[in-house]
Amino acid sequence: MLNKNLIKFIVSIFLFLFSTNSMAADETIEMLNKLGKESMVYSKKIVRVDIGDTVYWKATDKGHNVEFIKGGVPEGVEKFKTKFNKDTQYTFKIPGIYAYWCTPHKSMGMIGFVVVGNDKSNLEDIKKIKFYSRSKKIAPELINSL
Ligand SMILES: [Cu+2]
Repeated sequence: MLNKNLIKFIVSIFLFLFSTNSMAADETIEMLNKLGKESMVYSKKIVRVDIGDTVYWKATDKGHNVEFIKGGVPEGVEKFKTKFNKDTQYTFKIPGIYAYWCTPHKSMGMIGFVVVGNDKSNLEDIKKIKFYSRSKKIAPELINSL
């Protein structure tokens, strides 16, 4: 009897973990003019998702967008560049690291990374990206913590 209850308990724990995992998988990132001492930033600079998950970028402040960096996405991923002032989203189907920036603020540190399926096989490509100005200063640390 005890064993049966124990098994039930363990199964329910697993079900709970599994269901919260799949619900918490999508990510929302805000595009902001200011966050603490930083200006022109994505609220999260690195997010990790599973294959098939969606990332939402909210246009909380105006004048921002999302542009995948050329050479900074896994092979086979098509160009992605959104309009300014618009909430946007992308569903990640190909595993790997995706580097992106905000087109007008790419030299002001407004960069971000999405790691899909815990696949870092294109890390060397990511290290080769030419970042500008303030982004150049913050990129290596971010890349190191991918
Ligand atoms: Cu911006």
